[in-house]
Amino acid sequence: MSTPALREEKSAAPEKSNQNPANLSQLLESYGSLSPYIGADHAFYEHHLLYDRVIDPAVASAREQFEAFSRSIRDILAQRWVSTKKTYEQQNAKRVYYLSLEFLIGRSLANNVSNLLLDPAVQQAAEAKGLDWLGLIEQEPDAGLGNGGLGRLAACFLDSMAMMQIPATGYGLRYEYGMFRQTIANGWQQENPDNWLRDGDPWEVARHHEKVEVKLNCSFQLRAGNIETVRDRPSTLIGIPFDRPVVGYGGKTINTLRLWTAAAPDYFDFKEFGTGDFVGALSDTLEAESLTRVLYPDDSTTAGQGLRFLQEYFLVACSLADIIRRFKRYNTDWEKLPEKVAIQLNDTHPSMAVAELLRLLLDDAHLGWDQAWELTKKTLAYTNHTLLPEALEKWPVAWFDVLIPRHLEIIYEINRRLLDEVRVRFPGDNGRVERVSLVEEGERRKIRMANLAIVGSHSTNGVAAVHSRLLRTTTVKDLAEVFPDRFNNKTNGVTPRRWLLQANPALGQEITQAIGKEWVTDLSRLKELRRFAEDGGFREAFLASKRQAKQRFADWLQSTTGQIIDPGTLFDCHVKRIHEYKRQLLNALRIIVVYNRLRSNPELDVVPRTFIFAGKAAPAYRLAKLIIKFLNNLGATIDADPVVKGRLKVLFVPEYNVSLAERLIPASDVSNQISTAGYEASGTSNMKFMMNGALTVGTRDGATIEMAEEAGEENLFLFGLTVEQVVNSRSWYSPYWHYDHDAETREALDLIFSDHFSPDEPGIFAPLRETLLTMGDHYMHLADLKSYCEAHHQVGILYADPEAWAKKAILNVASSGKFSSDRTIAEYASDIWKVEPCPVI
Ligand code: 26V
Repeated sequence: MSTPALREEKSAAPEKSNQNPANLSQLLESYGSLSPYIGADHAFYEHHLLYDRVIDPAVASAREQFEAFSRSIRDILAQRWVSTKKTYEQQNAKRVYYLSLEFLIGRSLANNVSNLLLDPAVQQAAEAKGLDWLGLIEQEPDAGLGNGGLGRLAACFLDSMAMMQIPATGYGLRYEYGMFRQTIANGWQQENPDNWLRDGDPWEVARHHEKVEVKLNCSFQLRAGNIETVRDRPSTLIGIPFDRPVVGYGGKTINTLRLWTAAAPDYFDFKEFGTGDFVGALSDTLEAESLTRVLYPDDSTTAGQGLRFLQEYFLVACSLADIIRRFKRYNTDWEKLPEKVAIQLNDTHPSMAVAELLRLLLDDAHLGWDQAWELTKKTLAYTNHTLLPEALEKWPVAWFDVLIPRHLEIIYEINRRLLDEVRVRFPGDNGRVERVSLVEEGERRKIRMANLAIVGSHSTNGVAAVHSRLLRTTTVKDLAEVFPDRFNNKTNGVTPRRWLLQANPALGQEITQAIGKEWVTDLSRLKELRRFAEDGGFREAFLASKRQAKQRFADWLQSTTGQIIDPGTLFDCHVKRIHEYKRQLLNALRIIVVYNRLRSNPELDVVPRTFIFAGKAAPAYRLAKLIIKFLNNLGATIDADPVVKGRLKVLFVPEYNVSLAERLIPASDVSNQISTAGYEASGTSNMKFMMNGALTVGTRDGATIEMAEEAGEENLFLFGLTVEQVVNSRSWYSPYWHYDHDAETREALDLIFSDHFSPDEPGIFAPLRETLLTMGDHYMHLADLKSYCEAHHQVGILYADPEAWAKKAILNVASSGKFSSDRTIAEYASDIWKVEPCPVI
């Protein structure tokens, strides 16, 4: 399928803007009038309150109003959702299954209304009922079922696939607790449970009759308060699917995100009960339900938790059982499997799918090895999202052995055949045999999940050009030489619906007024904005929309946290997971350099800036948590210093999540994308900032490189070591050289070490000295500090000239078309999945 074909499909979407009443009548035709749902006095909305909740609509709480309202919106899309499913069945269409341990969905109400093109009619209907629309939206908790970029990408992909009418289902886990909620106490991160399902969720539909069984070769029992496994006593888990609608923009296709909940089998083992093994029978239930209790909040290490291993297998087993059951309902010939099914593995997390699919084809379908193996490879494809060695999953052989020994047997057989092939093709190359092996030898033997995913699939892709190249030429070089044709790149993208149309209505409207609204479904159209960079009127409108977004953010911040910031200052943002490689510390050092300059020369003319940080640290990542503490102390120290008051302000906004990103990104003037080159696979917030008119200060890493290619280097502020320079200087790099030779670097560090930022907590930042100096500064902060400061100096100069600033920012927006996830999905669809749109009849 080519992109143009998709464009044709898209042009069939309702033509008029969602402000246009003509569009509304078109919608009412396909969805029926709004009034039965939310319009009239006794609409479904009131019914939901009265009959679902047995409550007088007149006294419903804000939360109850939100629930009933969302249920009414779900009522509106229900029929279309059913016809989408029916169409796929009738057409026996090839489907995409996106398997991911994470879907960082955020809120759904405003998104669904907007994608159904029911904006602003729904808003008006709500207000006619005396409901506060914005308040209603605020009632919805974020569905935070992901850690960061990988999970949010999965959510953007679902949006794009639905808009492009691609038959696609997302498969994930229905965590009872999502990403922990972050609060800050005395500068330190506190983690609080995110009980997002406490009051129920109005979007999901439980499908108990579609439950599946997952068999394990062990049982669990409680002994002295601990859960132990009992070998060779098989047990069964039940997976119950909960479906959520994925509304494609235009409302034509409603795809499904299917999330699994773990449960114990319905039966109670009386035999066991009779023999007095009461705990044994009970512990099945205990263990089963805890399996999908909580999302693992670590995005960087595979700290060896058996529960995570089980979660991964559970997702794979449930999803494949469901996929195969559906395939068999409409097909009889196993050879057709790859013609009907494309399964994308989002990182190695669901990579046990290789062994599981092979097992189903061998043991249940009774195919021979060769046929089963070919079908498995043709059906599966794998995306890698990180080169960080500590994040590459390796699971102990012993765990496979206890829980799923048949899978281990299958993995050994795959490996035997692989190594035989490698020995034939690369005679005498024993090093290669060792490196490509699916088994890492050692005291505790482990399965290399990335190797399993690459060997057992037909496609392996990275998520930005530089990342795909490094993956192929360094991380898994030996395997890439064995299977060169499997490797490809798919540069990430983000959905312009959530990240521009909805998050930034002011800018969205300016763009639509200038070039029409086609950009919403074809972001490449933004290039038509280029000529408006020269248009004084448009520049003014652009700056006004930015100012409006900044004011909105400042108002929200004040009303929710009491913090006051000045929208007249430059908003200089750095928001993402807290990790050493993302170098929040480099940003902090840069701020200290400016702070020192002002302290020694109070007359210095600098553009007033508000530095805004946000992000979560993995609970076990001690240095990342110390970085948060440091940023907070830095903010407090600067606030208390009269010399810099009104000119510098450092803010750490707690609880970074999708909703906060939606507020903050449109309000940003500058986006910091400053990872050590070679470490950020792609980045996706960089794209969101770009399309919202922020200027990027960044290293040549991940997709930032491609952003500069699109916009021209002169329209970004690139600085620092390149990937090659990082690699080549590793062996001799010493942070002390910079400390000794650069006065500003030394003064910044000495100020930290002197407890200037921790007068009441002496010594707490000693670990920063260790990482930045004593331990060798692995992420090369000091090497890049000087050029980073210089880049920001240039930012300050440009900002003083609003016309020139607006011009660059507009050129960035105009060059961001490539970074739509629609483009990314079009590439996956044509190169990897070979899937066509299937319009709903
Ligand atoms: C690793 C682990 C290790 C085991 C425990 C749970 C867990 C959860 C997540 C991860 C890997 C995180 C990888 C990730 O998020 N990569 C990001 O993917 C983005 C989308 O492709 C990309 O833009 C970012 O650059 C990349 O860091």
